[in-house]
Amino acid sequence: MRDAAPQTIYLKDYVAFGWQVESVALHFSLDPHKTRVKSRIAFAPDRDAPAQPFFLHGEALKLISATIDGKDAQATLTPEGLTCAVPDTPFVFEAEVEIDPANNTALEGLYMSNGMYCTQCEAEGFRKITYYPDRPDVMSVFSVTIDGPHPVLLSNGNPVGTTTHHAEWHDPWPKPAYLFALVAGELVAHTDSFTTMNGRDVTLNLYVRPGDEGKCAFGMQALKASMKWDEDVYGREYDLDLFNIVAVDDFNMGAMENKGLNIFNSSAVLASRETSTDTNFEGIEAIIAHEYFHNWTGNRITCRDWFQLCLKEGLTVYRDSQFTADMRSAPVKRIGDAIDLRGRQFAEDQGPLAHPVRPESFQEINNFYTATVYEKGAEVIGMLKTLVGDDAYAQAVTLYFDRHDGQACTIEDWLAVFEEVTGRDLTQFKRWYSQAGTPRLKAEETWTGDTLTLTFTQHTPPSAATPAPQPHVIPIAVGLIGADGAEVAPTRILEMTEATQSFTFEGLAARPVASILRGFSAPVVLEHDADHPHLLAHDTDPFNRWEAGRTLARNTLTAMMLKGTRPDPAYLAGLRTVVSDKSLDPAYRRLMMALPSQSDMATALHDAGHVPEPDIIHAALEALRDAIATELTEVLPDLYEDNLVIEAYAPDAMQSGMRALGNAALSLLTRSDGGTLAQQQYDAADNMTQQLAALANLIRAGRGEAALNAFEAQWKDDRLVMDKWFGLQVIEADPEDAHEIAATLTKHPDFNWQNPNRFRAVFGSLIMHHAGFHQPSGAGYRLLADWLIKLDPVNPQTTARMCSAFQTWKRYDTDRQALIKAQVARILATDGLSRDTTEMLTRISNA
Ligand code: B3K
Ligand code: ZN
Repeated sequence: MRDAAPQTIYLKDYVAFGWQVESVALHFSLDPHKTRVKSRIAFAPDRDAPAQPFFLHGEALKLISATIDGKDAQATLTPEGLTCAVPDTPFVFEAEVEIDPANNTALEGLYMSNGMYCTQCEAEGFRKITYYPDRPDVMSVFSVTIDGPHPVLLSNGNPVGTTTHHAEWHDPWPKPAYLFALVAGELVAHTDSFTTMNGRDVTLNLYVRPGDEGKCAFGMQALKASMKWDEDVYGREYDLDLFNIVAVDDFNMGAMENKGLNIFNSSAVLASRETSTDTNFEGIEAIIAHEYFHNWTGNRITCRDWFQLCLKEGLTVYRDSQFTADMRSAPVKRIGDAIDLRGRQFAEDQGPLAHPVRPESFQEINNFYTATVYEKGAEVIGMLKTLVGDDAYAQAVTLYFDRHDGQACTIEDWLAVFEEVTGRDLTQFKRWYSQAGTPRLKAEETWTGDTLTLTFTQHTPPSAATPAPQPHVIPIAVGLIGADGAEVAPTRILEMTEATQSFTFEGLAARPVASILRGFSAPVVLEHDADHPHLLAHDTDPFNRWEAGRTLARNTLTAMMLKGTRPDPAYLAGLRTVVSDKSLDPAYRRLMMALPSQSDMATALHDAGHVPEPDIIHAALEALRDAIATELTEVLPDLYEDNLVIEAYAPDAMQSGMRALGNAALSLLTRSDGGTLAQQQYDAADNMTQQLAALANLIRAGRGEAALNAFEAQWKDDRLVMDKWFGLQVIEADPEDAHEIAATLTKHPDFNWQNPNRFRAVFGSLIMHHAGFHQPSGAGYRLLADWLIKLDPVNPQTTARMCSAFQTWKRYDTDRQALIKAQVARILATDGLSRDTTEMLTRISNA
């Protein structure tokens, strides 16, 4: 159990470790309850570091022996680690410890999942394996031997000797302990190979449990595409003879970039037409790319300390977005990223969990793997590239790789290469890393003679993390559209640095319509009273054309809720025109049809100074959907038929876009046909995208029972598909039933609550069901709190992550606030609550 009074760790207190680790040799004798780990670590004093006591991290370890240069180390143990006296010269520390992987339900360190051993060490899990300086700036070369009864015994690097039940591995690349990995199990490999740009052959394996062999081909293709892309676009070549990926069923997040041995949640790698949706395929492609790209941005160049997490995560997310944009559609990817950022990161930035992209303090680092660090961190890289231009970006990144290969770095190192290449001073730009909060950008237009003047005002709301925000450097991409719909000025980047600043466009024949923040050129909230219907019809920037539709949808929903008006006919007509335009990409048309989510509307209302009422938001969205279905009556049958896709299934951008558009049409058609078409699609479906969409529509039409039973009978042995079955019933429930359905599902024999995917299938879906979770009775809050209290001692990381469901409490009415606060207080009062959950809930309740 974690200590009761957790300590806060500060960026400003960073000190180097004090010793270099010259080599590490580990030996594992695997046993479910009594795994023995022997370590031999060669230390040498770091003369540049300040003198300090020798300390090795270690948690939940049973120490068998510890020696220094062969003599008893006379170690003193604490709950956090080990100290002992050491010589002032190089020395060898050796230890033997015993650990209990079978009882490691937290899924951090070495643990067991369905009879297989695997590890998760980022951020601070290695200390649960053996005594070690478990910090990212200590990098070393690892040799690993494993004895175990399993046919497959894996670790990082290259294999250097394997006999039955014994394997030896050597990783030549120095790495921090968080990138260590070990896997042992009854696994089968899907094998392929890749020849690098310099002609080296690399063996690629995707290891899965027997039975899952048929779900590997797509992931393998995605890996090869990622390897090629990183060579072509960033000049980065893979650096070992072997690259292994392993799929595990019990995993706290998506995947982990351990050197040469990526470990994946099976949901993030296994794919087949029958069992995975197109969205799953796209996500898998992106996650495989993300973990692979970490080989350079994260592994070869890592973080000096965990405050620098965005150095590897923001950059790697940025790189995987570029990859997806290249593999699929750039505008569709950009719109998806903006929806995601606004949905998750803006909510975080506006609430009690707000923190800068580079936080300055934490208690539990696992709580900082956030949308701010990852997604806003990626936006910051995108802005930097926009400001310096593509060529300078490429030069700076190349310099970064050359200069810092093999090092543990900081944001300062990253920005320095940009300053050097461009001669720019990035002092002000750096505020994007140090200030929390989403800037609001107000745009006003004046028209005189032949000149349009745009005046911008920026304001970042103060927060506990950043009480007095200063102006940011904001790249504002602007283009101008004429009254006839033609572009009169192409995109120009305005570089805003002041709190208020004006820019002029001269020599214009007539007053144009300004298209501002094209491509979502900065992660800000834009306030601009534009001619949205005109932009929806004509904007030449695909992002802003979509944005115009989204703004109209948000505005009409707001007016429907606050003023009781009818849906805006200009929006409906504009939407019909775009959706019917067959020259446009189906995926793009599908995005046009998607409405803001309920929680997006709650944020919008809150921003506008109103208290969101979840049931009213839900009802307004339903009413708008009815109006859209009516507006599109003539269009929908064709839209459905044209996009059924009968050619051989492929999860590519074109086919996925068509199926998504067809399914959007199906949802609207189901509103009036009682589910007839959905039943037809369900019966005919040969892929999960169409089967699941049909099932969702049958549930919505009130005739889901038979299909749910059929679905369960068909898929009861497939855990990943059953996660969808659990989740969908909650997501598609009527608001007043959602918590009860969730509660009933927890009694299902297959509700294995210790499996994070299954827990999230039910409770993640409940949280996402805005009106369901926020039922006025508070039953949703109580149910979630009951289960978080139950999960915390078993898996603190997953528990803490789900606590963010409560982060928006302040925006609701006083009754709901009281109900949420009571549940937060109840969880906080639990004896022995983990450091992870305590930190999250304390931050949330201190708002
Ligand atoms: N680096 C890991 C995340 C580790 C999370 C630790 N709580 C996966 C990724 O970002 O690629
Ligand atoms: Zn990552």
